Amino acid sequence: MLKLCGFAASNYYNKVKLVLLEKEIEFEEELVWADRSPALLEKSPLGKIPYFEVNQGVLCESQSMVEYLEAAYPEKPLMPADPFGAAKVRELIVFMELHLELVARELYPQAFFGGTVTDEVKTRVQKLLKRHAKGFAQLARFEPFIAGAEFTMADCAALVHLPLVSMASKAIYGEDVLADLPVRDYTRMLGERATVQKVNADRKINQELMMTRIK
Ligand SMILES: N[C@@H](CCC(=O)N[C@@H](CS)C(=O)NCC(=O)O)C(=O)O
Repeated sequence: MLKLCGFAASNYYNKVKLVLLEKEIEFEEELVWADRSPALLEKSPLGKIPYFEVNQGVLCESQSMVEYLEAAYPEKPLMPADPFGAAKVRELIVFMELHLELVARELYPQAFFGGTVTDEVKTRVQKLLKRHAKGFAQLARFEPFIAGAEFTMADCAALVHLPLVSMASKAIYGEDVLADLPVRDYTRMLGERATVQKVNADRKINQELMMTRIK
């Protein structure tokens, strides 16, 4: 049995979970906090979640995990069959994760966890986010899905990452760097899927638990 390890408040965890649900793959979940414990570091070298435990071993990095699922469970594909279409889906995922989410992540301590971020960081991140959001607008389709007419793996990433980028930038700068994009309508449309409702419901429960740990 495939085991998804991590916690459901995490966007990367939920990206993988949504792929599992959409592909109707049976899986178990194990609650693992990113606590940098020796036990965690043995499985995930940087102490990050999510990771999988499968018969062959342990696998971390959410994109490797979903690529594994796509190859091992080809039924209900979440990647276009044509190589260019598939590459465009991957392009969007890399763009959202490397150029938007990872950049905005520097704001999370203040935006979400009651910490502070220096003015230097705020200025640097704002500059990058503005430029990267413009680039993203050039690639994202919203027709109605992020890569075009079909629901793909890129939607599993977009659903979990884009709202965080919006919320973090709004909290820190008073303006949403993705305001020119139809992210709200898009997430509302995806919210009609039972799989997304399950991910969101579990996320809310885990977020409450996480806040009690932080306090
Ligand atoms: N590139 C990683 C990112 C995963 C990641 O950043 N996970 C966060 C939770 S959302 C984490 O484990 N953070 C703990 C840490 O960095 O120590 C992936 O795609 O799986």
